[in-house]
Amino acid sequence: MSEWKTSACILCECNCGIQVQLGGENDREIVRIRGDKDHPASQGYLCQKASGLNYYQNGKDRVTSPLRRREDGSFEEIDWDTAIAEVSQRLLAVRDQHGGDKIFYYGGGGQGNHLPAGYSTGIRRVLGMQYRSNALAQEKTGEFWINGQMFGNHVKGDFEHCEVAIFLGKNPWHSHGVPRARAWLRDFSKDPARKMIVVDPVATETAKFADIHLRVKPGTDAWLLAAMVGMLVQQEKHQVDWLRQHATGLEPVLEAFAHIPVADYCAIAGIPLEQAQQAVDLVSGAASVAMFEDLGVQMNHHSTLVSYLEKLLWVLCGNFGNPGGQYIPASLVNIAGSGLSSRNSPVVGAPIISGLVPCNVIADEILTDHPDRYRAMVVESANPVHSLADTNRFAEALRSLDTVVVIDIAMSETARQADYILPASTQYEKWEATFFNFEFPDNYFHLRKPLFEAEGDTLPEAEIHARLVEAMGAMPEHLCGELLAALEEGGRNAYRERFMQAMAEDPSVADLAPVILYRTLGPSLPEGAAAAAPLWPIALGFAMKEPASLSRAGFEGDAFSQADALFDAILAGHSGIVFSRDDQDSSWSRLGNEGRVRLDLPAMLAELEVLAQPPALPTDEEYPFVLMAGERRDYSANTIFRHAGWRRKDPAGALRICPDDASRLGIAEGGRARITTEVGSALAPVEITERMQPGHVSLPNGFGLDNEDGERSGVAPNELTSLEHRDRFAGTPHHKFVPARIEAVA
Ligand SMILES: Nc1nc2c(c(=O)[nH]1)N[C@H]1C(S)=C(S)[C@@H](COP(=O)(O)OP(=O)(O)OC[C@H]3O[C@@H](n4cnc5c(=O)[nH]c(N)nc54)[C@H](O)[C@@H]3O)O[C@H]1N2
Ligand SMILES: Nc1nc2c(c(=O)[nH]1)N[C@H]1C(S)=C(S)[C@@H](COP(=O)(O)OP(=O)(O)OC[C@H]3O[C@@H](n4cnc5c(=O)[nH]c(N)nc54)[C@H](O)[C@@H]3O)O[C@H]1N2
Ligand code: SF4
Ligand SMILES: [Mo]
Repeated sequence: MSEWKTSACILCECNCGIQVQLGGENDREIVRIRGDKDHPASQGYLCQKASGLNYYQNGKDRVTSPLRRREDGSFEEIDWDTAIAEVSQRLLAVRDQHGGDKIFYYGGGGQGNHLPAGYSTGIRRVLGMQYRSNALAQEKTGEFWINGQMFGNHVKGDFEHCEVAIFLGKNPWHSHGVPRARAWLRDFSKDPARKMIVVDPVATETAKFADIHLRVKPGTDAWLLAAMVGMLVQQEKHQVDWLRQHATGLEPVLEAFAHIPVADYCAIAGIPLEQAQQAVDLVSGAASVAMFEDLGVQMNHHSTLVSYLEKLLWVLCGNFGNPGGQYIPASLVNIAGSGLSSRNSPVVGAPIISGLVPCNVIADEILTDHPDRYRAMVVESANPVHSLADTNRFAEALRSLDTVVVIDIAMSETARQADYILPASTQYEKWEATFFNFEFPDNYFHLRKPLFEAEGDTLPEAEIHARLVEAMGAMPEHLCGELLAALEEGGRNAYRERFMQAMAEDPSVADLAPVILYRTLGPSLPEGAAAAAPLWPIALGFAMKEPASLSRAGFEGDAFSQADALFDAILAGHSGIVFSRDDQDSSWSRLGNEGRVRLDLPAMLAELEVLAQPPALPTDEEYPFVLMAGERRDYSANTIFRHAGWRRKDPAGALRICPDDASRLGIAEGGRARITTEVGSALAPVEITERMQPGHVSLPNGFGLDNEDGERSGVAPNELTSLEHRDRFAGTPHHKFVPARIEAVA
């Protein structure tokens, strides 16, 4: 057997450390996988999904050569020089004819790979691309916006140390999001001093661990949370002294919640008043409360308002900057962002949060004759045809563009709509990393070394982007020569000085920095880690911003030496390293708003008025059910695996429905049902289960991929979802609340 090599699982944001043995023909397969005990966050933990990773590395539909679309829609192989030259020419032509703001960038990273987004700043600068988006703009932007206003930063709950844990529309048993989630859930629930509240219409695996399961009616969380905040305020259970010291805008909030009809709102949400009261008492009586809101509320009615209410609930009880409450993580690269752009999206006029155009408006900004419509798109490391609402309309939008370039490892549903497919090496064939680094008090970064040589004619994104910038004539070759000379003669110090001088002279150098670093500093890095070169200025940025956290993590000296030491440790630390060690003050020093929490958000307080109207419950005769389109389950992982063989159970992705609904509709266990929505219709096998409540059905996330061999397993959820149903603030979709009709199929 071969030696154990280290890497990470790439299936969810936890990116647990793995150790693998390679085997099979030419050692091209991952044959054994175990948890890496040296990984500082996962400490040897893995969930059942990681064992299938060879289905990613050796899955179906791999693209191994650049491809160009022919007139008849089929693809032909071309060589890299041709591909890079033609892609560059076509994008430059769109820029010259229509303006670079008509070229849209989508994606840049999935659950395991965030280096591509870093590299993409080069072509985005050269082409003058202004608009971009990714999956965060169909889940997290509402929460980011609220966080930005209240805290001026991204906040997270400290589940490691909290007394009370709340999961709101979140099922960590399956979806993780906290390290070692299953082990954590088991340990937490055994500790009599700690309590868990789960808000979920479904009796999930996580809900079974809860001390209080608030089994809301789908889509009514805003009423429940408004009632809970109302109880706190009306019963004067909020922490007045703490709030006077650490927050602003308390009075308007107290006023707004003084007359919330608590009992009525609980009734609307389907929660007994006493149970809501128990939950409020737990929250207000606890030394610390940690909260995690996720897709159950973020892809649902009133999602931005819910984010605000959720935060009021814990912050009114003083749960920021305390052990076990919420903290602001140290960040090497802040992928969350929080600001609202001053500019809206060009056609629909949608708000742009964290620099991201809401996913649900992109197709509408293409399928129009508006002069500002997008004309071309670069999609990288994402599968928006499958993952965004209304699959068919998004595919139609892509086909109507002048030029679509997809950078992917596989022939995805999105790649099928491309004019050019540039084949990337997999995450196990190149250096990779993610910026999902949100832990506290220690925070971690893991640069992964390749396990395999690149397959066929594939290239890492770093190389693809460098070649594109070069072909566009925008690589500053003279500067690169000087940087190489400086590095050779004076080492990293001389190199740094030359680089900083160049950036001061020409602002475009900052955006080109990743490809310049890759071409100049890159070749000097150990073990061929050229693609990691952009981490060096990132380390320097962190040293300038957070010298104390860095020095507590063991990196001493002035900013330059701290940064060099951190960068070298990242390069050498194949199981991940601690880059930041915080203390309680760290969160306070990262808090915006002059060090105080801002409580009163006028737009949100005004929005409370919508709760006077009844919720959009499914009363419609045509679509009497609420369909949750995209539940996380044992064997779902976005569209990272294209080979259904990895699923050890439920390969076709059953529609889950409660026994009463099933018998009323005449559907038997093992039978099939037709699901029909405003935009589409699909067939699925049925699982009858008490976990669902009446009127609520669910389909899994990530199913229904079309393999090149003609296989399709399960329902593609976004063939059933619509672009129209979206949040009025953040534009995030209502994927967890799709009006649907269910019928038995003989
Ligand atoms: N196994 C697996 N894990 C994953 C992924 C995967 O594809 N598969 N994807 C990863 C990604 S990208 C993400 S963003 C996370 C998402 O992780 P989660 O948000 O935990 O995943 P979901 O299952 O989509 O939705 C969470 C819960 O919301 C509940 N819910 C539905 N409607 C409502 C409602 O009206 N109110 C409330 N309060 N709850 C409701 C559902 O019952 C479900 O339990 O998972 C990550 N982890
Ligand atoms: N209806 C409904 N829709 C949903 C959801 C839902 O709950 N319901 N969940 C949403 C959520 S939370 C998310 S995060 C999105 C996820 O959706 P997307 O952001 O579109 O991401 P993935 O499905 O992870 O697709 C990743 C793509 O990257 C490719 N890839 C893998 N490794 C590499 C690599 O190293 N380089 C390159 N260039 N490509 C690579 C894969 O082949 C795949 O095509 O889906 C969303 N869509
Ligand atoms: S929790 Fe599971 S899916 Fe997520 S990274 Fe760890 S092993 Fe992979
Ligand atoms: Mo996600």
